[in-house]
Amino acid sequence: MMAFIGLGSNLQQPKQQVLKALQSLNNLPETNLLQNSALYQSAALTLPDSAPQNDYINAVARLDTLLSAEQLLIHLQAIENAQGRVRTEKWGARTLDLDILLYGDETVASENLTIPHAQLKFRNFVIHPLFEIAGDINIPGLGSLAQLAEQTGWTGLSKIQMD
Ligand code: A4P
Ligand code: MG
Repeated sequence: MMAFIGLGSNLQQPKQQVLKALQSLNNLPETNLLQNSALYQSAALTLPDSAPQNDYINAVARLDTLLSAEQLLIHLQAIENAQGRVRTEKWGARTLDLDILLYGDETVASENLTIPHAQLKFRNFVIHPLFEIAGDINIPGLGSLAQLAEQTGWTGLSKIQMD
C-alpha cells in the first residue's frame, strides 16, 4: 500500500529530528521509503491561549508498505518515543510528530485513526510538501491535491534549500 506520512518537529534540533525519522521510516519492517519532500520551515500552529512555540520543520514521506494502517500507527508511535517524544498538551511542542496523512485511497474512522488526516485540508505545511512529491493524486473526500494546493497560501511557510 502507498502511504503518506507527515513529519514535524520543533524541539531539539528539528532538522536532525526529521532527517533521523526519515531513516527510521525506511527501516520499518515490510516498508520502503520511496520519496520524501524537501524540509519546510513553518510557523507553529497552536491552540488559542497557549504559549508561543518555536517554528516547526515539516516534511512529507511516501512509503510503500505491507503494514496495515493500525500496525503502521504503532510503529510511528515507537519512532516518536525513541526520539524523545513527550506527550503533554494537545498541539504542544514536540521533538517528533508522525501522522498518517493518507493510506492508499482508504478512508478510516476508528477510535485511534482518522484517515485522511483530519487537519490535512487546513494545513499549508502538509499540503505543499505533499504536493511537491505527489502532484497528481486525489484525496478521498477532498478531490484533486493540485487544486487544493493552488487554493492554499504560503503564510508562515517556506521551503528550506538544502546543500
Ligand atoms: N490519530 C488519529 N488519526 C491519526 C493519524 N492519521 N495519524 C490519533 C496519526 N495519529 C492519528 O496524536 C494523538 C492521537 O491521534 C494518537 O494517539 C492517534 O491515535 P498525538 O500526536 O499523540 O497528539 P497531538 O499531536 O497532541 O494531537 P494531534 O491531533 O495528533 O496533533 P497534530 O494534528 O499532529 O498537530 N504547527 C506546525 N507549523 N507544524 C506542525 O507539524 N503539528 C501540530 C500537531 C500542531 N502545530 C503544528 C504542527
Ligand atoms: Mg500527531
